[in-house]
Amino acid sequence: SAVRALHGLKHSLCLACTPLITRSKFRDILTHLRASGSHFKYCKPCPEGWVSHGGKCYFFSTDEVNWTQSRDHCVSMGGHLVIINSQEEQTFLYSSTKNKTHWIGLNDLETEGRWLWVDNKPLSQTGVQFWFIWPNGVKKEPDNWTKYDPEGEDCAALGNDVVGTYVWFDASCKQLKRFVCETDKGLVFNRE
Ligand SMILES: [Ca+2]
Ligand SMILES: [Ca+2]
Repeated sequence: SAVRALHGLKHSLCLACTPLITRSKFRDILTHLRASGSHFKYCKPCPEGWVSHGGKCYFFSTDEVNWTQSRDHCVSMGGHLVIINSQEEQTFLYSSTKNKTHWIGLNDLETEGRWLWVDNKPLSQTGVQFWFIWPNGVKKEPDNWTKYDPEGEDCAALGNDVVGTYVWFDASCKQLKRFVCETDKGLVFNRE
């Protein structure tokens, strides 16, 4: 019955997070499956300090570091700087960060103007972009501005010190900002 249903769902992304089974019931079933030596997958809630959203976990830092440090920090925690794939995800990030600028996993460090996500996929293949357009409608981000950093701006962030995080800016990678990490791998575990 319930155990069979669980077997049937073993390839689903986030079994333990379905509202169909209570946590205590799930624990009982898990114990039963372990005892029977079954091979199955189950999901774990997000690690402490991470926020669950859309089947993924997000980490919002409170400390401010440069872009490279933020990238490495996310990797050291088992994730990556956030990769934004949809308007829905962008809206979630905005509602979680509001007016505080945060690094995201997008850069043009390798080739100026060629924006890549931290998984090496080009931004042009993502489908959505949220670069800020200045009110005059002419000046747009990314602008690789060189006034404060002669090397220009090769790292992308949600918002800046003035504008909210509903839009992206390119910024000097040396700037110190909060950052957002993401992980989907953390959710699904292979249980022997
Ligand atoms: Ca640039
Ligand atoms: Ca800029």
